[in-house]
Amino acid sequence: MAMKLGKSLFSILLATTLALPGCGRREESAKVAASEIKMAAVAPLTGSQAKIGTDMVLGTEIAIEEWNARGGVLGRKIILLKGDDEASPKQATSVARDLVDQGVVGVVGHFNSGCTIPASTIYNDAKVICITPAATNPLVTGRGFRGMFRVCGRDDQQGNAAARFAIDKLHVKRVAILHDKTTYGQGLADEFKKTLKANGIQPVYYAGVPKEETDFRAVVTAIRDTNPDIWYFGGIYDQGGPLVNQARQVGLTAPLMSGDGLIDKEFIRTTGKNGEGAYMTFGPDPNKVPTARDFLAKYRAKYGEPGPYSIYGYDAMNILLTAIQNTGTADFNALADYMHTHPFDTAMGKLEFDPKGDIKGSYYVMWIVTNGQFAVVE
Ligand code: ABU
Repeated sequence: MAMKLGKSLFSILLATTLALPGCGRREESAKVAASEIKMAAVAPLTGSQAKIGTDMVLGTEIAIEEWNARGGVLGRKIILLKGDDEASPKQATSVARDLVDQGVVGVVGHFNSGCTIPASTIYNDAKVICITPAATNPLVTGRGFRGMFRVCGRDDQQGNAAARFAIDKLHVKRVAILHDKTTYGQGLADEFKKTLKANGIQPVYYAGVPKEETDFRAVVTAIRDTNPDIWYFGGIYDQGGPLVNQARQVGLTAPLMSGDGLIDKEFIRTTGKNGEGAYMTFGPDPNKVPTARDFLAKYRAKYGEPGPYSIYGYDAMNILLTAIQNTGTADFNALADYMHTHPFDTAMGKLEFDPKGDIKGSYYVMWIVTNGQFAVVE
């Protein structure tokens, strides 16, 4: 059973909660006293980032269906509450408060760093474990929250990987940088710039555009006029698509480079030929990871092609449920301790958390759009 949590459905959830004995307060319900245990998955489920967010949440749903088919966790049925943060930090904190009030034990989310950071303060205060499949800004795990984890990498790693590729493989000298002024987009662009500068390359252009902007003609014209070898965008595909299309319209033909925010099929669908040759950093190709096969087959049979973060959502939910099962408790400290000290076998491979809650090791590789597909640059 999956329940969607959002502004419009809050009243339904509230009614459900009040109808469940012992679930009126988090202190009572989260201790697994009832026959059910509540987990949450939160991402943008509406708006321009709904595709990537929904695909991530569908991955968590598959994990929960598998656990429930095996009898649940600690013998209790797992209920999934889905939260829609609309990619808005304000809405993210509102959803986080609602979820805490609902007595969730753990949250898989959010997608955006700008949402995960404020929401996780609420989870941390309420002693709810939070594990993000996708939020990559270093501050997500950089504030000393013992119950904050992520199963993806960080923007200091992917910004550096992108810059190293640009320097070592593309031998760039002239680089323009644009970002969307968000925690993620600007943070990533700055990490990219940091490695360039450390290697003697001063960007020929650096600017931000608001995340809501749709008319990029002035900035792409200005970037074109700097005659860059490549141009970098720190942002998400919902802007990246129109940005590339408008760049081509003004004759900006240099390759685009970006991060994981662009690696969604929506980018290819909206850009067509214009998107060909665009580079982006992301994790390894799940299709090449043997342990990912079962998940990918199940997801495709049920929902079609997975999104980039579907498998990370699946892994994050499995980690949380494994920790609950193996500790025999939903206690925050016990779960956090377990997660910090035990390896996990996930669909993307064996994983361990460092003391901050980040995965050990950095795994970014460069992808490229070629023939209408994302492919790892060999
Ligand atoms: N890392 C992809 C975009 C999500 C974020 O970190 O804001």
